[in-house]
Amino acid sequence: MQFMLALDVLLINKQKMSDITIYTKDYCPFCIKAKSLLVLKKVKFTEINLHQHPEKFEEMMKKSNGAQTVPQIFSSEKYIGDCDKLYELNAQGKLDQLLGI
Ligand SMILES: N[C@@H](CCC(=O)N[C@@H](CS)C(=O)NCC(=O)O)C(=O)O
Repeated sequence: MQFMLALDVLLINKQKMSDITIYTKDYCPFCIKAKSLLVLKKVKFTEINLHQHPEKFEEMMKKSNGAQTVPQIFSSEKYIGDCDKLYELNAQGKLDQLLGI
């Protein structure tokens, strides 16, 4: 029981440590794919949906060196990349460190 409690605390802390932002749009399969990986990794993330917040498009473009497609993913304001990049980094075993987990 205590072990389970300790595990819960660890998981909660783990979630708090990451500060991930993902820019998305509705009806975007790449966005769903990217978010699925983040959910699988149990990281908390902030989603900015450009259909709901079109004014955030400029911000996304500036932060990602001009990228115009979604998703675009950031960890503590550090640019990670798009969905393909997220999966590429994961396959290389480099993603967890970038996500701060
Ligand atoms: N290779 C990109 C593909 C992303 C992509 O094609 N996203 C589509 C939406 S699913 C997009 O942004 N299209 C342009 C637009 O909606 O303005 C990735 O891995 O994220």
